[in-house]
Amino acid sequence: MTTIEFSNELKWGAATASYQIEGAAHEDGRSPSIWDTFSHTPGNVKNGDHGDQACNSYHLYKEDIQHLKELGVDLYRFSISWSRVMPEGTGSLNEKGVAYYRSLIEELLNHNIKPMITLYHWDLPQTLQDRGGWENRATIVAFEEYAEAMFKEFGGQVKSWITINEPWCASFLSNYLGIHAPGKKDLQAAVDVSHHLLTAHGKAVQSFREIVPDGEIGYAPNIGWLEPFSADVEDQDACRRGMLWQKEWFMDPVFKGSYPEELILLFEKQNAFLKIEEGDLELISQPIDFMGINYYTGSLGRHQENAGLFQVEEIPLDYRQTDIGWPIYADGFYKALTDLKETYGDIPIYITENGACYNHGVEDGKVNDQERIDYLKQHLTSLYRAIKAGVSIKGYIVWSLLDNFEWAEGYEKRFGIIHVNFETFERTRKESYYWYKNTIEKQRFEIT
Ligand code: IFM
Repeated sequence: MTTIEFSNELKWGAATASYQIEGAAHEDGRSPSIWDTFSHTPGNVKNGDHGDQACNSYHLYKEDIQHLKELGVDLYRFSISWSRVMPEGTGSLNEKGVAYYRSLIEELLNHNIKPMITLYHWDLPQTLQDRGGWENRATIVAFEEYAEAMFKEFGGQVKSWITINEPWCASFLSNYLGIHAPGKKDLQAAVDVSHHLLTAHGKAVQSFREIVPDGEIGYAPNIGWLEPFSADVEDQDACRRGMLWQKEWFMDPVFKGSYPEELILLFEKQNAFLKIEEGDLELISQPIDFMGINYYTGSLGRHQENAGLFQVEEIPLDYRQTDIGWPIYADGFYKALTDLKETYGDIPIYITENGACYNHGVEDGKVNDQERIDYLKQHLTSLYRAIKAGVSIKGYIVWSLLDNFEWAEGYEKRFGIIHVNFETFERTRKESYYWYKNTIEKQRFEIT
């Protein structure tokens, strides 16, 4: 038996996002976001699911916070629904929407749980999409206005902020691969969106320094780990291109003030051009206080002529997969974290998301999700190794507190450590909840 023990400095948390859990889509002045439109368009989301009710957390947030309290977490990462607090996308605030988040924050603070707010977890107000969405630079200005308003409303109480969640998903998955809202398949649009998201991040960081000088701010890119299938140069190159797309495209501008040239050229060959205006890169590369990392999966990459833009075929080899079909590669987590330190230096990191999809149901009042516990153990062991290797890890935040609306996969795919019955909204704590609680309490766990 081996014990993995963490220091008291590591902060523990759980995460959710507004559209995935809140529901109350038509209540108290909220206007539609791109995800309301997308999910209500037939064919976009499995089983025609949508977030109208989701977990009903808008009404049940006190119960959810009670679960967080008993879990013993230091912090709760949640996101604000832009269209709930600012229904027009810009301009006046919706007092009822603001009041909801104020109550949520107060309830968290009353229970000694630190709120960590994500400003943008993909639910752009539809009214902004109607004016071009993230393809239009005006949305950068709108985001700055929204961010400033939120810093002013909540910055007195909330000191940890994330600008953008998973910019790769919000740009390429949504605008090039067409899988997420707004569902476009246009490389130029995706390249524009990626740059505008990062510029919006920079604008928000700039305002944050003025309004919340005693707070910390970062962003939360997702990375998967891709390593070459063989020593073959073609496989090595294919992997490098795949990683450039996920990692360097979204991190070089922030930490080095430039985009990777190889990718700019590759996009240009497809007639998609990176359009940078004066001052953008300075904004984007302003110092931030931490990097958020969302890690779930890794694969081997092999060169394959017909495998998309980057000609990299992902081969899971014999890695086991979670119920969403993502290979489990915990060692890739260690490799990704140590690689980040080598590439960008000693930047403090929060693991802003890590977790697994397993779709167990409730049996005799229990949810026995041993596979999720195994996944968490393996990834926390990799995290521990990364800490030992000198990576500065501030915190670990599990995805997710609750089973929720898993975007294009609807409600079938469950990532929660708490089971949600989507008809009654009843919550049932899974075995992984109890395992995580015990780990937080003792700051350690055993592996056999
Ligand atoms: O549910 C999502 C979350 O919204 C963003 N990161 C990945 C999770 C699992 O797909």
